[in-house]
Amino acid sequence: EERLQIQSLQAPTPIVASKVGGDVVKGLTQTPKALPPCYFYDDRGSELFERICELPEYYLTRTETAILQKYAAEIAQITGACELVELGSGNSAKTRILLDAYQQLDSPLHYLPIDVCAGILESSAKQLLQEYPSLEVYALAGTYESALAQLTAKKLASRMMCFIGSTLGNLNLQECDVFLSQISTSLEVGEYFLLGIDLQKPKEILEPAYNDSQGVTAAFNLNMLEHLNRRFEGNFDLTQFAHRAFYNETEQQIEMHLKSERSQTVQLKSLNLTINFAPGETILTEISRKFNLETIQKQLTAKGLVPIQTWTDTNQWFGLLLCQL
Ligand code: AVJ
Repeated sequence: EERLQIQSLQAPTPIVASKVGGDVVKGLTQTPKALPPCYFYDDRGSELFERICELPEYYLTRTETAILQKYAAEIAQITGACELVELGSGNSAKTRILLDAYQQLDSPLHYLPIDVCAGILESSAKQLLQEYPSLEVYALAGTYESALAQLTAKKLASRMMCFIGSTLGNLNLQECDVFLSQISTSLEVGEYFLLGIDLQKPKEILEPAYNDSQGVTAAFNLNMLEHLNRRFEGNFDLTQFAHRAFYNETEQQIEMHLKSERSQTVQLKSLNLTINFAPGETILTEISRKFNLETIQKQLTAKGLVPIQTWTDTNQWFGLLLCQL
């Protein structure tokens, strides 16, 4: 298929084998233990995340989708025809709303999805090509850092960088600062950045979104261990860890942990790693920060990413910001 190119940025050669999984070694040997949230997204994890997006308690996707549906035409109107770059594209469900709006502008549709999960990139790109006859897709499988470094060479038109779904919330303050600098340097003056963020709200609404009654979020959290077992010849026993998610009011973030149910030892053979767990010890698998609009607007402005329009829903639960460099 000429309209589809997929480039994998995961280095396949054994020369870098020592580097692959370095983040896992670092996270599991530090105190308290932590793992990077990108390890949620193997094929099964991406599938579980899609199920999370449809849960009644998980208001985020529904709310952001409604905002996009209401304002996509206005966004396309403001930016004019452009190439859409998307970080963490997943199944590209919400992107379709933007593609529909840009299709109305009657110019070529260029889409550069970036995701750590190569499987979902390929299946969703193929689906999109069938639905949009004039679309061209150039997909990058890899982390944001590796992909952002590759981007400049591939440009066909003026860009809008999309980072929706509140994935920014996975980054702590310092990581967020570095990331926004990288976004800023990867854009040219006049180009756009579209950011979707989950806003601060009572914990009575937040906590159920990460503790759903069907246990999908628990399965999603535990699947990270299954992914590590497969990827690094590990022997995590999934029955001996439990899902924990709660709102940390001081940090204004949801924290997801995996709690060791007893004293146990786990090995990750291909990383040459043996880890001991005390009973009740936890691994932090994700933070999901909740934002204040004025604060993030200031942070963006400080990076030269000037918010030119901000949209929310009537509850002010979710924010969508269009910024221009
Ligand atoms: C994809 C990072 C936005 O933080 O809400 C969903 C991931 N974790 N349920 C979020 C997630 C647990 C999600 N983000």
